[in-house]
Amino acid sequence: MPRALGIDLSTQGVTALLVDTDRGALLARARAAFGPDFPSRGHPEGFLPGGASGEVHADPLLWLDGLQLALDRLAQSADLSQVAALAVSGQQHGSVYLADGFQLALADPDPSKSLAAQLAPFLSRPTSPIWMDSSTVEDCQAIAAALGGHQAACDLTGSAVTARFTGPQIRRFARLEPAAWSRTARVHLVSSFATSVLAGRDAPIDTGDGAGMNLMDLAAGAWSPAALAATAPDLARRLPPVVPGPTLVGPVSAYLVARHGFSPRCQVVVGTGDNPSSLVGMGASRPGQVVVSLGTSDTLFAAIDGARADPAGLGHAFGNPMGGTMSLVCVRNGSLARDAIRRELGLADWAAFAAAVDAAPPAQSAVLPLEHDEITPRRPAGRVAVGAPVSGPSLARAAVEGQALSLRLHSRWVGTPTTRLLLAGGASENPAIAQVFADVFGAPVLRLGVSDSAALGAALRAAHAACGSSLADLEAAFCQPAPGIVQPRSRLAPAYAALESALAAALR
Ligand code: ADP
Ligand code: XUL
Repeated sequence: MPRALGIDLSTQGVTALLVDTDRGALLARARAAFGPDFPSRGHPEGFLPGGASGEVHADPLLWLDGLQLALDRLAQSADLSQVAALAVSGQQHGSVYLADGFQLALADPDPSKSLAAQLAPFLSRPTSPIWMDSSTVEDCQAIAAALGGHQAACDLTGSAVTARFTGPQIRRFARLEPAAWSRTARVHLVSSFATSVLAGRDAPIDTGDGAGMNLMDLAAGAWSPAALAATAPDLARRLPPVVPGPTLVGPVSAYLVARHGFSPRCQVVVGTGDNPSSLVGMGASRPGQVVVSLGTSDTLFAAIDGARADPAGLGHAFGNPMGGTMSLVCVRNGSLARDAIRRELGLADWAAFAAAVDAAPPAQSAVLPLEHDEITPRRPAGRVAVGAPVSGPSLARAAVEGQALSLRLHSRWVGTPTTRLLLAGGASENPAIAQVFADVFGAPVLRLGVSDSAALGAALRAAHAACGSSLADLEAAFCQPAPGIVQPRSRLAPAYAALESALAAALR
């Protein structure tokens, strides 16, 4: 009976999801949250607050502690010796820097000690820049110039040179800390780092997550020598190989067997980024479906034919873990901005927030709530407001409408008609937010029975690559819409079109 485990190491925590692929059943779920579960570690929202010059870093050792806590919790409700295969989904772009000797620490850890304690001596950079980091403006300019401009970089790598992407992050580190860079033997992404630890060996990077580095030739699915040369000295030997999504890494580590009760036969499949993983988990890895994920970041993605580039240089093309390409639009001010407004309005919980959204009349005004510098559109922190003036609790509706309108505006380049919208992520469970997205996109909104789409995608990828389960069977079993399709109110379409135009003009 194939049991597949998906592990999502995202911004705010680790979610582990165990599925039975024969019965199409969800067997167990466990979660560890970096803020609430580790209050003394200083990551209330999953990262170190107060970084200077746009720096946003997190402690990779906390990721390992979160991973182990999630596995310990999962073991309380499931027999992990029955897991046939596992795969990781990771927040994208974040990077971990390891010194020589890390391979041995991976291969032979002591089961009586934590993974974090044993990997700590091999970090050549104590903290990891994550996707919220915007400290690399100078490095982006230098890389783009070396590659012949942003358009040329986009044609090669699928994205203009982008501040949060791993290549510019590596360049800044090598430039500012050359001694630590020379001690660095390996740069991993979050997904390949966690995969390496679980497999007890240095794992490759897949083309879905690899494309979020500005280092990969997207068409070739291989590192680009030109991009590597534009980024940092001797980078090629510091990167793991890049491989297609359905690649086996090997069996789980002896540590996972001894400490967490896995079978030595359990196979580890190459990891990928949370958005590519969610594409699979939403049953959207073939073209024709549009997914909006409302997590820490809000993202819109779709499988596409060929590599289309965003002429504005804001959107991205990544490898699709099931083959081909996917588009991605990523908004930084997602759930945390909604949460800031909820607190500002004194609304006790998400139900109160939903009630405030429902109580206000629709399509009157739109507010883009940029609590932090935004990446799509590229803009400093601050609020952008269009339409009727907003006061009091109606800000909740105006802010969600502003977020939905901006996402629609900035995803028009993708070109996939939105005949229905698949909604994922923590905020997708909020009925008022789901209604706003249906109204603004003018499309029915569907949610799936399993809400952790990134972790589910990882489990499905593991079953597909390691147990021979067919994608069609897995999608039929796990990616069915939940009851309660949210229908758009078409009478609002003209008012939302006017607000979108006003927002586009205000952002120009
Ligand atoms: P990530 O994978 O980026 O860690 P998730 O997709 O798990 O994020 O979503 C977590 C976010 O969703 C949190 O910031 C949380 O506050 C928010 N969230 C959870 N439930 C709701 C809800 N009912 N309404 C709005 N936001 C919610
Ligand atoms: C995508 C992006 C975020 C992270 C965190 O480009 O930066 O969506 O993957 O979820």
